[in-house]
Amino acid sequence: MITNLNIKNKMLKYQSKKTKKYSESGITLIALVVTIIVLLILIGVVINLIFSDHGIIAKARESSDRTESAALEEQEKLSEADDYIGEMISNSQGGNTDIPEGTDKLPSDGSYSEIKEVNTPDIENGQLIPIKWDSEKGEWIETTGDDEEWYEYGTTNDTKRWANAKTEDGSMWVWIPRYAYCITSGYHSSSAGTIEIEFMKGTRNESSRGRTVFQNESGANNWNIHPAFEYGGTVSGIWVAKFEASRSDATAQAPGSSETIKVQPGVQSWRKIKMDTAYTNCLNYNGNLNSHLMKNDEWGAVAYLSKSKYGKETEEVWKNNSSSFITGAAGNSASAGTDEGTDTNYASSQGVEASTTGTVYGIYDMSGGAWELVAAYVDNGTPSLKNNGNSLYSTTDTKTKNVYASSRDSAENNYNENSGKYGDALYETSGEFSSNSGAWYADNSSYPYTGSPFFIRGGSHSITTSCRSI
Ligand SMILES: [Ca+2]
Repeated sequence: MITNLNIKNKMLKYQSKKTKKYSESGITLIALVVTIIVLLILIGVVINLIFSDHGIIAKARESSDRTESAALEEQEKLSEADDYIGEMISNSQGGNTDIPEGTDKLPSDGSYSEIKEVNTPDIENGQLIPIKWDSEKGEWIETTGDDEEWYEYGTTNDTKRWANAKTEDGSMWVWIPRYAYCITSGYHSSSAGTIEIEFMKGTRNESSRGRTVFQNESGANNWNIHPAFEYGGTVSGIWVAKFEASRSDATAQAPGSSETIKVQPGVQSWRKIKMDTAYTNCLNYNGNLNSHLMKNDEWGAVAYLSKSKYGKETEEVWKNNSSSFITGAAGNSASAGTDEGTDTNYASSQGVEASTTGTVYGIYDMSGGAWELVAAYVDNGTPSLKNNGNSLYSTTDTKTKNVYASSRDSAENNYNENSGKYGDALYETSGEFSSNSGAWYADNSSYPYTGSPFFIRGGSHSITTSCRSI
């Protein structure tokens, strides 16, 4: 899970004004919400044998705290009214709890839903198209943001349905709603522990369970609002690439030559890319949606959610063991050797074992495949920072990267010096600084130092120890 290599990332943001109209049973409310949207892109890169590459793309949205919280309060009042009205109707109709027609529709703008108990996926005024899995057809079908069957963040195999969407280019994304977490066992040890999660209400510091006190510091049993939901401001969630990134013209037989990113299953992922290029390409993918190379804490946000009851939880995510680097592929066990029983159909019963949920709705390729570059490095002054990742290293846009202190550069010193970092699935979920099996699920815990200052995540197809990257 912890590895050192080169990574890049990018971000952009823009503001949009939205007008939303709610009407229900005599109540009409207009809320004007100003939001800042962030799209995160995560790309993995492989450089020679050590640096495999992959990409994961993520997007995130930001919302202005004040305006959104005002809107959320209004929405909450509406929800309460909804509950009240629903109850009255239910009573008068003998228990029918369906929401009457003409009442408030489920939003899809990052605001919190009392019904869904998560921040609703922000489809950015239609720039993201909601999709849901049709199990009879065995394919994704388009739906709408107010479709109550679009997603669910539940705890059973039937309800582990994280929201999926696609962008115009066909790339696929998965919504990670803002949450707080608590490592209740296994903190800073090599034994896989447990992580509890409570989803947050919008951009406010209150969880869906009413929790309002947070420690926000590394430590066992601390409740921390996950830091991945800060991107120049608080964001209500992030969209993460569903598969390792590939070139847009990639096929199963060849990686392609296009310089444009696409997130798609069943093709060779984008490898042999410098951190410098990965960071820049991710930023350029979609300026409107603030795309950027995934950061360490964003990787951690996906890993922790996967380890919670809303993800695969106690079952390790199976490894993508395809030596052809086919996106979405799965070996026949969590620790299958290279090409051992590989299934390249991500939707098959074997394939879904390699997603973060154990269902087709999760994120793939976070264990195995190619190593992922992330936008994070130890700031140790090595020439490699500029030579391999100058765009990342030199950017003054600090929200687009995670920088780790390195005043006495060695793997051990860097590890200990950054023991206060939390949410990035590094110090918290490992017991030692340099080991092939020092992290949870016997994952790699080597920390970056000297000439390899960049973090890389997720292991590769050939690593036999499991590599959950958590
Ligand atoms: Ca990978």
